[in-house]
Amino acid sequence: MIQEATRTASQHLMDLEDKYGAHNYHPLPVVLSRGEGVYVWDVEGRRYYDFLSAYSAVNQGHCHPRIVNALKEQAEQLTLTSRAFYNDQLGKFEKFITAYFGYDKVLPMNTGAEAVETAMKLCKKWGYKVKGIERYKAKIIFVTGNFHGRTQAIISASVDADATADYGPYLPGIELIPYNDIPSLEAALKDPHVAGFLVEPIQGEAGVFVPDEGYLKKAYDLCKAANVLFIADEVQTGIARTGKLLATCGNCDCEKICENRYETRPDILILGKAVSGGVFPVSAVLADDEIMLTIKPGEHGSTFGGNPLACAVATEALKVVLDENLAENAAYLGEIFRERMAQLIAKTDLIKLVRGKGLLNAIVINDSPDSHTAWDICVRLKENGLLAKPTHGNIIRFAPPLVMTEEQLEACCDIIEKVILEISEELS
Ligand code: IF1
Repeated sequence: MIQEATRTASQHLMDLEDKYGAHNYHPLPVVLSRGEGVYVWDVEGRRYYDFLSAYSAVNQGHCHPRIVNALKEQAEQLTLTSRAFYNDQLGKFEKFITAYFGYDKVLPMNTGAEAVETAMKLCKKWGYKVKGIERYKAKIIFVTGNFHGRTQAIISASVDADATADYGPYLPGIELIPYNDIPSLEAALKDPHVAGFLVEPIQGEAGVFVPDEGYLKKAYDLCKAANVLFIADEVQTGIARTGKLLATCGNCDCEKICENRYETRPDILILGKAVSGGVFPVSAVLADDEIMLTIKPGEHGSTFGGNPLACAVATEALKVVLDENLAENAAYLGEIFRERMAQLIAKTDLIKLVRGKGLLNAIVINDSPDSHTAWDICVRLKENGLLAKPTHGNIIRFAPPLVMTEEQLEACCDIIEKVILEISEELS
């Protein structure tokens, strides 16, 4: 009887989405109504470990009290002015975030896709105004397997059929080369019309592809030599996710980010998601004056970009990352996670490999990308109190909030192990 009522409550809410919402997603059948730290609860009160973190937006954990407080306090003062007027939060935030990441200037936007769009426009402006590329001949190099968002310009660089089919005509001026392939980049950079190279330091949507050691540095050096902007999309990899404040950071041990900490210092750095700890949509594009000041008043912007609420929330969210040593924790727990998965791989043929950095990891299932094995595993994980989402048919991404403790991580690995061994048994 209780079970029947339970099924009905969630089912009703899923039915509403199905009936009144566009069908542009295929969620796991769980309806969430509350979150705290590494946990979320469904409408029936069942608790789950969140192993997606809203695609790495909730790095600081769900409803972090300091971030929520910043939101509440600012919401009672002033929420939006537009950029037609100054507001008392924006300048302070801009000073804070540029010092935090070591750039001259920031351009605040709201979503990741908008920040990528901004970076593309900025890159072209620089190409014409500074590099001197012939008008409207500028090109930006992208890599296959990329994911940068859903706008028309961005999908023009995508090779994912689901993301692109029937959305043409596409934006010109985009050159695609294979990821993790230095000779291809070298060849593409010979074209004097190239203004920028835009890349994810680790490819998320593609299934957490970590490039070869030294790839980013080599790519960066080649871009420098060709007078081409190296543009890093750290929307997903940034803000401590991969065990460093940025995935493009070098490996020294200093506490704060600074110029010599970068393995490669992107000419344009694109951030989103966890900049706000998932509390509010905030994205940001960072660059030095030579690049940023090519955009003049009236040439780019957004009603909500740089709003006081976003500024207050993002400032607090970024402080939490340092105060709670989230990069260090992600690096430490990531080692444990991959070690536990390696032990599991030794016990079953169902998983082929584990890869990732920090707490951005994926396991690859020994089945075709067209199979539903990864989906079936995620449904079973959910039934065992852990939420993760497949990417393609045979890859599962694991990205818990970075505030997780070692004990919690071990408990999660136990759940994953139990489910994988169960399913492995059933399939054999
Ligand atoms: C969806 C994936 C993650 C991103 C990078 C920009 C954006 C994203 C590197 C755009 C967004 C999301 C969006 C989400 C699925 C998702 C995703 F599976 F597609 F790859 F995170 F893993 N650059 N990533 O990863 O940011 O405009 O969404 O704020 O459902 O589209 P946005």
